[in-house]
Amino acid sequence: MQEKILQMLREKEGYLSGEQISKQLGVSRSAIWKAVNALRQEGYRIDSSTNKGYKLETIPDILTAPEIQHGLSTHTMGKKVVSLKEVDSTNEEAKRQGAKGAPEGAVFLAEHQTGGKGRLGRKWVSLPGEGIWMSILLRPEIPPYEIPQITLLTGLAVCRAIRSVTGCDALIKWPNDIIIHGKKLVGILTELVAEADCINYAVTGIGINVNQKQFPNEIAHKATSLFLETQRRWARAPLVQKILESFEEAYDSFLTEVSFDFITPYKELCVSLGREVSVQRGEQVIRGRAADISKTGELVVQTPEGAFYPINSGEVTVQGIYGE
Ligand code: BT5
Repeated sequence: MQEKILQMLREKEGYLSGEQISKQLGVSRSAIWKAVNALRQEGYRIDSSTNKGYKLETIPDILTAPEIQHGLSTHTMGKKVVSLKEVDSTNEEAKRQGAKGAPEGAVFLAEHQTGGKGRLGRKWVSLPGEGIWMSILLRPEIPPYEIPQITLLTGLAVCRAIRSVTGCDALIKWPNDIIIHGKKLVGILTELVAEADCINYAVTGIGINVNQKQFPNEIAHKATSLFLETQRRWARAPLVQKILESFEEAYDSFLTEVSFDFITPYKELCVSLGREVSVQRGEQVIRGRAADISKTGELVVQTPEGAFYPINSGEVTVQGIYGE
């Protein structure tokens, strides 16, 4: 009922009378009062006046299902939204729910991750309230070796969404960090639950620094946020919506056409290309120039001797951009 009242208040420009709500939803005036108070507790500012009724004045910056689904134009992504105050990691939560049969496109968000994860066991700093910590559950019918494409595609979709909502010059550091002015704005972690030749499900986790004014010392030199780049706060729900829309479009066309068309726009936004890089591959370090990205998403490194190495995993340090 709370969601229905919120929807009615959103649609009404001025005041909505208690009587009208009561008639339409078939509930008592005191039940309405309780629901309105519960919405206020969540941060919605709702004015009430004895003669006129209720009026929605401001919407809080929260990442709940109603805020994300309101006006969302996707058909699959975000049709189920699980919004938590605190969790170990949204990727872990998505995997737990994936094992219990949660559908493709289910989105898991948390205000605070107590065990936010990066790749290779690294830590992702995910303090409460200022970032977007989200994971999307996917059930693609593709062989496991094609998963790196989904990782790249997520990077492209998130980068496009950030550019379109904020106008920032966000770029992609291969494979899927998103950076602005050489600092890291977004990290993406794709995980796979698969058998030898088929994927049970995949989880793509996206961490975006949105309204942080500062970072802990350990990452202050390499991290940035939208606030630090633009000197203004950003509402997070519209950004999540745009990411889901942009991701769905890229994901659908990748699955239906099994096409690698996204590589061309990806390359246009990829800051790694043309730069000097070094790649840690096991014990070996390959140094050279990032010459290209192959059709299947590998970074092609050209050594000074003229040899070409396609890199599909491993740690890549790009000169001029933060390293690990
Ligand atoms: C990543 O790993 O960049 C992937 C991060 C994915 C985070 C999301 S949040 C939602 C979902 N749930 C999770 O538990 N994870 C995903 P990697 O490339 O390994 O980079 C990790 C490194 O980035 C760390 O070692 C730090 O140096 C740096 N770092 C940590 N927190 C950061 C932050 N908030 N902003 C920028 N850099 C950060």
